[in-house]
Amino acid sequence: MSGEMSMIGSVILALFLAGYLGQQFLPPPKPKVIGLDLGTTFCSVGVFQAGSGEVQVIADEEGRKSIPSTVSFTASGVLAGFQALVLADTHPQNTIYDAKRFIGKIFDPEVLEQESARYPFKVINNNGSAEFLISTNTTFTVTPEFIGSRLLLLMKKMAERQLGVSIHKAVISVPAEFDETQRNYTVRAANLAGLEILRVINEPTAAAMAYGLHKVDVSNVLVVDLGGGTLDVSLLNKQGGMFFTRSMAGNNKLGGQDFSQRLLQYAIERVRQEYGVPPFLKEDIHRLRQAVEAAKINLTLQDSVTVRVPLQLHIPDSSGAPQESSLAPVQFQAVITRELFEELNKDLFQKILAPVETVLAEGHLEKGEVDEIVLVGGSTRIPQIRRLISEYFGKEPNTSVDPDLAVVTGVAIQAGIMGGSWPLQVSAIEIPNRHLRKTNFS
Ligand SMILES: *[C@@H]1O[C@H](CO)[C@@H](O)[C@H](O)[C@H]1NC(C)=O
Ligand SMILES: *[C@@H]1O[C@H](CO)[C@@H](O)[C@H](O)[C@H]1NC(C)=O
Ligand SMILES: *[C@@H]1O[C@H](CO)[C@@H](O)[C@H](O)[C@H]1NC(C)=O
Ligand SMILES: *[C@@H]1O[C@H](CO)[C@@H](O)[C@H](O)[C@H]1NC(C)=O
Ligand SMILES: CC(=O)N[C@H]1CO[C@H](CO)[C@@H](O)[C@@H]1O
Repeated sequence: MSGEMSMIGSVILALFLAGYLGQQFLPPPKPKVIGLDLGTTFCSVGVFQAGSGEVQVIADEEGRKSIPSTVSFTASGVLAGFQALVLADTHPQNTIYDAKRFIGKIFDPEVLEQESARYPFKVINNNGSAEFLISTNTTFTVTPEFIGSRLLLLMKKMAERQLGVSIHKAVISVPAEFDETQRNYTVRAANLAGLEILRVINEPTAAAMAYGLHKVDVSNVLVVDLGGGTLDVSLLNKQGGMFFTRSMAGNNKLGGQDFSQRLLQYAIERVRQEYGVPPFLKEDIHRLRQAVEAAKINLTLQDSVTVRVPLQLHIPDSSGAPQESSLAPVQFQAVITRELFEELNKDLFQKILAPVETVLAEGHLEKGEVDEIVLVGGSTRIPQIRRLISEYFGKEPNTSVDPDLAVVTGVAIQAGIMGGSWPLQVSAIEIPNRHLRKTNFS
């Protein structure tokens, strides 16, 4: 009897040991749930690696992690990401971007008309919903969620290629201001790409999670997201591991493009002063735009940048009359200092504080009560913007995570939680706040 007992005991012990050793020496399970950030201008995908306890943001074959949210239609098929972006110049009517601005929204006819005027492609009104008109060898319309699905399919394939397993489940982020319909259409885009969405989380919450703020003792987190064209500020409140959006405000006409535009205006003015005429050719203006865009990025680390662009100008003759018939090649050159860049954009940078003050006022919070400040979006790399925010709060913002990848990093952490590879089983990390309205400055 006691022999039997001890044998059962040994079997149990052996099984236990085998399980223990297995856990120690078997490779950790592959992630089964991916985290998706479907942004207005860029999208990205990440996974939580249970083995290392770290998020891996997945890169394409060329090592790029931020993929343009662009989809292009040709007679032979549909392209997404960088492959679509290269067609933006040659096939502007069939190359769709910014689709997220239209997803799941019902527009007034006049508003939709104004919106479409901003794009080189045709946006048509289907009973209040936006659709895009495509003309290749046939003419047809596509919905914003179809555009989203092609981008998410690309994200899915990038993840499958990297992980070597097929993926069917995901967590996705959306702007905090998205209503239920916009969320549903985002989920539909994922479904069209063959992905089941286990959870939809707000972008600011994801950014806070990227900094591990769901695990530490903080109550009030302010998230500033300054991208290419929009500013979003959210005040989050955390109670017992759950995030709740207290207030939000923003400016949907303020972002990196505006700062580049100021530099472009400056460069055009310099050309006019130097040669008596502004740049004339569309390609020249395009090249100038690209050069000042590169200069802006370099000014994050360097104090000054020299911009050199070859131009073709109608240079005036000795009588001062522009030579309409002949274009003279010139090599335009200008030194742009960081100080000049800050001066040119002073009023725009100052506009960032208005929505910050609004979220504090609407959230009934003093600025001293904000525990952590999280910066998201490429434009928050600009040193003067960081300085403005840290001076306003009298403390340093959290900036250690790449501001372009903070959202996808947080979504991937949530995907890890949903996939069960997180040691601590947290089931819900966000409480929806249905009654919240966003204040917009612009
Ligand atoms: C359009 O062109 C593609 C590729 O050239 C071809 O496969 C397709 O059948 C064409 N469709 C129509 C309707 O002509
Ligand atoms: C257009 O929308 C209205 C209200 O949302 C609906 O009643 C109507 O059936 C729709 N019409 C079409 C053609 O879809
Ligand atoms: C969104 O989807 C959910 C689940 O499918 C559904 O219950 C809800 O009615 C939808 N809401 C809207 C506004 O479409
Ligand atoms: C920006 O920096 C990169 C690398 O640091 C350099 O190759 C490039 O020429 C710089 N551009 C300008 C406009 O200074
Ligand atoms: C500079 C700064 O504020 N860093 C904070 C970022 O967030 C972590 C929490 O994960 C804090 O511990 C840091 O102090």
